Amino acid sequence: MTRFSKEQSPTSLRRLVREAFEVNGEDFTRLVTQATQLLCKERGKIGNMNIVGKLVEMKPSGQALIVGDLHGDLESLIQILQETNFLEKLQKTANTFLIFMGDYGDRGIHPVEVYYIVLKLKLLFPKQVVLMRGNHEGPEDLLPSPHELPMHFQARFRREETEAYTHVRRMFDQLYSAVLVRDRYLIVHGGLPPQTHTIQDLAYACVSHPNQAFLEDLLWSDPDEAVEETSVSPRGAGKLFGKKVTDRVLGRLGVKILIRGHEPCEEGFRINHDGKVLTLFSRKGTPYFNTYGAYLNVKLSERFENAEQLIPYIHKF
Ligand SMILES: [Mn+2]
Repeated sequence: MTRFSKEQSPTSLRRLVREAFEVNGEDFTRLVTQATQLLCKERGKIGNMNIVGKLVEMKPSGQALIVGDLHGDLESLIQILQETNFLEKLQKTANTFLIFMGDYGDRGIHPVEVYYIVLKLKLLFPKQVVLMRGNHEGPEDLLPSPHELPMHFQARFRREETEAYTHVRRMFDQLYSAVLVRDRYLIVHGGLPPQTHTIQDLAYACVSHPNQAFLEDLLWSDPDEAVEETSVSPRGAGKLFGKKVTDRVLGRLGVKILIRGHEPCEEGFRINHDGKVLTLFSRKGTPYFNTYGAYLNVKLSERFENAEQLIPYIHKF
């Protein structure tokens, strides 16, 4: 028997959203600090996950909801959680996972609310929620531009803005750079560092930064059809990487498909490199012009050789 009525339950989406709108700077900073401490402590076996540095290894079992860039789009986050009924699933089934591929803030007008909800979910379901790092959660020397987050914090928290922003920046360093689902998927925000040989290269990308480009490529790179190996990225950070890089790196890591976010797609998703790369973009609205957002809801045990086979599990909204 549950102690809470549906709406009062700490995991009710409606309640989370209300809290997200009501939270003050002090309480927001406290939540960020709690999440940072939790992320700092995560290592080794945690349920279905094995944490190595800033890489999450997952056994190919259970159900996973994989969400791409949100960029302050609270409405899309609510819609995704609502139509998948995922909060209830997280609560009922331990083998259910929610993976956010990063880029929570900037662009959209609700970064505080989006951060509040994803961080709260991490604290509520630590063994089931994975928070990845996007280029908008990058290290000090790789800040995106424009970076409106401090401005949004200022508008919302006034005098408590600096404190909240400082703590959020500290939390960025604790987010995950990569998720590897054995024999199946590599999940990153941006792209593949071409010199990747082992999962350690990705797991400790944060440590080797900025001497090696691992972290920069993971957060910033994009797949390209016209490039064979790599080329300069118009973003000014990361690279454009070709199919040869994708084949080689996925082969070395023993996985079939790269799942990533980072690029707006008209249909919410896009497939590149002969089905080896799936891009998901999970937000809508300005300043992007995609008609649909999309996310992936898939059984990790199922085996797919090609992203085309994932299309039935991609939900457009
Ligand atoms: Mn991005």
